[in-house]
Amino acid sequence: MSAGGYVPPKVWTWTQPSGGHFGGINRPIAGATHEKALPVGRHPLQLYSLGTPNGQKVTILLEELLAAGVAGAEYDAWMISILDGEQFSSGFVAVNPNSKIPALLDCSGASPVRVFESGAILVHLAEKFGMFLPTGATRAECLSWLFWQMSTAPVIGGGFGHFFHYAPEKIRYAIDRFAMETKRIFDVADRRLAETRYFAGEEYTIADIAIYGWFGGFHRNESYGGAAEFLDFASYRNIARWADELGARRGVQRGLRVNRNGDGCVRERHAAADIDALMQERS
Ligand SMILES: N[C@@H](CCC(=O)N[C@@H](CS)C(=O)NCC(=O)O)C(=O)O
Repeated sequence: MSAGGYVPPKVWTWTQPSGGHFGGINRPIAGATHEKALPVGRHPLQLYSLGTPNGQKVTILLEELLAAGVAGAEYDAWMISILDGEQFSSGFVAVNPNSKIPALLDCSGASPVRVFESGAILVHLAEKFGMFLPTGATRAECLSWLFWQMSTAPVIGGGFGHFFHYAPEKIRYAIDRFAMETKRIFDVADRRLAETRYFAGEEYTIADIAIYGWFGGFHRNESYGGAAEFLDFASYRNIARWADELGARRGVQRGLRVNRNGDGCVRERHAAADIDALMQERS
């Protein structure tokens, strides 16, 4: 008998929803649950997403590209409500067979190109427009930190965030285990930022954008109800210096407002004016 009273059977079967936020939505099988096409707007880039840390990475990059004058980065951002299971529509699954936001349809060429996985979307856009992905040795450093971030998200989100915030019961072993790993990840970043201004070196890159998607939420104390205090996030002084700098960027501020409900945010974005209006309200 385990401490929690659960004895795993020889072969696991899906007998009941696990409870909590996602318990009733997620299933152990892939594929669509219902037929529904995705909407398509007029811009070359169609983004199907939500303003979560993984979704914000892409809208921040798109807003940074637009702020830098890259007109080809104009995009329509459609909200996919993951709590309503919209990631399992036939249209979404056709763009991302893994049923997770964000997903991108690049319609700028002869036939649409689908891109899923936030890291792949960042590389696709950075390469396409020749910005925020350096060349030479810095490119290797940028890709290393980008893939590092992709490897840490399931630990911070799927592990720590899930058991600290979403799980219907507080399991000490799980919270201790993932709090320790998450703090170790913060320390890796903090030590790197003691050496360099940005993750890849002296240049702002998609690695910073990807990492800010996750760390920015802790810095603004928006992550997992009190998690920043629980993990003493403010003690990572080099991350704080870097997050202050990124948080002051216009592209970052604009990107954070997309595909979110609530004050100062837009559920959908179809034109720069959608966000301009919000920025004026705040200035
Ligand atoms: N590795 C993926 C992870 C994407 C991901 O986990 N997305 C979450 C929201 S942040 C999601 O769509 N969850 C819905 C679900 O699990 O059903 C990426 O970086 O794109």
